Amino acid sequence: MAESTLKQVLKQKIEAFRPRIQKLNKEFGEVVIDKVNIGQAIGGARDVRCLVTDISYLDPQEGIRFRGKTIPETFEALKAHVVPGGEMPTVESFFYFLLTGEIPTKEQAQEVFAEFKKREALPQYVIDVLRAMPRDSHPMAMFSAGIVTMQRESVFAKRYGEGNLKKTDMWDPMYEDAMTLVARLPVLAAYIYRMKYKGDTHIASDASLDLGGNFAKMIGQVKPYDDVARMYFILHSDHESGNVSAHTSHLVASALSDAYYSYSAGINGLAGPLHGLANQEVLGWIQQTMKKLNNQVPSKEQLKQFLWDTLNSGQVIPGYGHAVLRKTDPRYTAQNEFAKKHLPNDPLFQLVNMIYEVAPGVLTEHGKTKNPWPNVDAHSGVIQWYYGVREWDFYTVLFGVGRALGVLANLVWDRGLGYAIERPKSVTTEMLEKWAHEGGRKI
Ligand code: CMX
Repeated sequence: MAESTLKQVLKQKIEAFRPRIQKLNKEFGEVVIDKVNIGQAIGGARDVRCLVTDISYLDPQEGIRFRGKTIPETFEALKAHVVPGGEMPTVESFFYFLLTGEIPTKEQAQEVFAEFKKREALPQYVIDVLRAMPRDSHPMAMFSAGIVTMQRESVFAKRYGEGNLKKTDMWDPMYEDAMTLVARLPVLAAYIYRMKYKGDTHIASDASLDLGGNFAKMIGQVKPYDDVARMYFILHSDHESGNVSAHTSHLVASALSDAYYSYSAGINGLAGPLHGLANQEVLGWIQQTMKKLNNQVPSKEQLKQFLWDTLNSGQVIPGYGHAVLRKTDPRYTAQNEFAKKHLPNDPLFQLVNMIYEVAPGVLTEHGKTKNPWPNVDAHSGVIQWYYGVREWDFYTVLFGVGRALGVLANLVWDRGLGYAIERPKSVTTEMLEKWAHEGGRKI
C-alpha cells in the first residue's frame, strides 16, 4: 500500500518525539512523580500517575482536552471539516487530529476518507461468525467477537511473525491495523444492529458518505442523525489512558498483542455497567421511573423519591459520578447543548434536565460519591431514543465505535514510543497490615 500523507506525518512526529521519552527514561527514570498508599492499592489505583499519553488529558475540574483543546475548542478548530448542511466535523478530520495533533487540510482529511473507504468492507467470515451466535447475545459480545475474528488479518501479527520487525518500526503495522479497524467498526456495528433489531435487513455502505454519515445510513437513519453519530463518536473517543477500555487495550497491546486482540479486550471492559454500559442503564432507569407514573414526567419530589429508592436498594445512580471528574462532564454539556437545540420539548430530555437539578443534591446528601455530577452516559441514551434508536442494549456499541478512535491512536503511539510491557507489582494483605502497623513501607 502506498504511504499516505497521514502516515508520513506520523512517522516524522513519532521519530521526533521518541528521543524525549528515551531521555526521560534513561536520565530521569529515578525521579519520583507519585507515591501509592494502601487506599490506592485496594481502591483501583485511583489517581496513581503511571500511564503516559499526549493524546488527551482529563482535568478533574475542567474535563477532557483532546490534544490540548477543550471540546468546544476542538469543534471550533475543525469547523472547516463540518459536513455541508450539518454542525459536526467529520470523524476523519478528528482522527487525523487525534493521531497527529494537527488540524488536517481538506486534502489530508479527504485522504483519510479514501483510506477508510478502501478498508471498510466487512469480510464474509465475520458475518458468518456473527450469524452463528445466538441472536439474543448482547451486541457488545457480538461486537467484541467480530473484532477478534478479524485478527487473522493483522498486519502487525504477520510482520512480527516474519521475525525481522525492529522495535522502532512497530508503529507502522499497528497504524495499518488501526486504520482498518476504525474503518470497519461502523460497518460491523451497523450489521449487528440491523441483524438483531431490524429483521435482518441490511443497508449497503455508501461510497460517497463520510464515516458518521455512512453509519447513520447503514443503520437506517436520516439527517440530522448523521451529526448525532459524528458527535457521539468524537465525544466518546478518548478520556486519557486510565479508564477501563483504554487501559485494558493498552495493557493487552503492551504484550505486543495486535490491535484486534487489544481492542476486543477493551470492548469487553467497556461492556461493564460501571463503565460504558451505564448509558444503557440510564435509559432503563429513566424508563422505569416514567413507567411507574404511567409515562408522566415526575415532579421533582417524586424524582427525589425514585433516586432515594434506587440508592436504598443498593444500586448506583447510573450516569452520575466519576473516578476522575469532580464537575459536570463537558461531554454531558456538549450533548445537552445539542439536545436543547434539536429536541427541546422531548419529555425524556426534560426529565434528564430535571434529574440534573435533583440528583446532585440527593447524591451529596447520600454522602458516598466523591462526584455527584453527571458523566457522559447520563445523556447519551436520550438523544438516541429521540431519533428512534430505541434498542438500549446497542448504546454501548456506539460508545465502542467512538472509543476506538482514541484507543487505537494511543496504540500507534505506544508502539512508536516503545512503551514497555505493563507489569505492576502485587503485595499481600499481610504485607499491607505490617506496613499499616509500622506507619508505611520502609524503602
Ligand atoms: N450512585 C450511587 N453511589 C455512587 C455513585 C452513584 N452514581 N457514584 C459513586 N458512588 C459510590 C460508590 O459506589 C462508592 O461506594 P462504596 O464506598 O460503597 O463502594 C462511593 O460512592 C465512592 O465512590 P467514588 O470514589 O465517588 O467513585 P469511584 O471512583 O469508585 O467510581 C464510578 C466511579 C463511575 C464507577 C461511580 O461513580 C459509579 O458507579 N457511577 C455510576 C455508573 C456510571 O455512570 N458509570 C459510567 C462512568 C463513565 C464511563 O466510564 O462511561
